[in-house]
Amino acid sequence: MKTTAKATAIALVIGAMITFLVGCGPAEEASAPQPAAQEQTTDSAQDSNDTADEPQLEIDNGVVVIGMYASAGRNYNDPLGLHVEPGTTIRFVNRSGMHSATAYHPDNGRDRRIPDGAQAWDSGLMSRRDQQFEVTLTAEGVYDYFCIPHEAMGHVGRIVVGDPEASPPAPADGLPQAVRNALPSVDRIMTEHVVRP
Ligand SMILES: [Cu+2]
Repeated sequence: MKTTAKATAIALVIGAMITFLVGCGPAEEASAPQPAAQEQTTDSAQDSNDTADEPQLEIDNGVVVIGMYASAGRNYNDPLGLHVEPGTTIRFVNRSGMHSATAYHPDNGRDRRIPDGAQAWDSGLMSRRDQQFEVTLTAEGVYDYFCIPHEAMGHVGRIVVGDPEASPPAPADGLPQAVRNALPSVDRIMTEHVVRP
């Protein structure tokens, strides 16, 4: 199917990007396809980047960073939606406020919204600034996760690992309205790779 072929192509591009970043590849890698999500090192100035039309993704030695924020009464993750290759490590970093990154899974008191057989994860409450939690996602499919104190307000996130059709999201009927409103569609994630809040 066309969508599957496209998804595979995109996955390959992202894979090439991550391989390139992990390998710290030399100049001969320069002909590699341009990644949709551009690397932004932690200490590079935001305003030095002119590709405003391309979503920015913070990657630290191959680890993809998701910031957790509390700002002006809003609690959110940036990025909110993400597409990565299987085996990618995600690092949740508490940038402000108090949050958790908790997989929708019976182990965490919720219906399962991560691939069957994937291990449930829960950062626990992170209250210190720059407190971190890492999880490596290997099973392909769609992972939905929530913030324990702010789920009812829609503080959630979605990560697609590889092919979303390997494990599509369960129907959202039972979720709070704010969560349903907040979760970006799989189609949007596959198109944009990095969905900002
Ligand atoms: Cu939160």
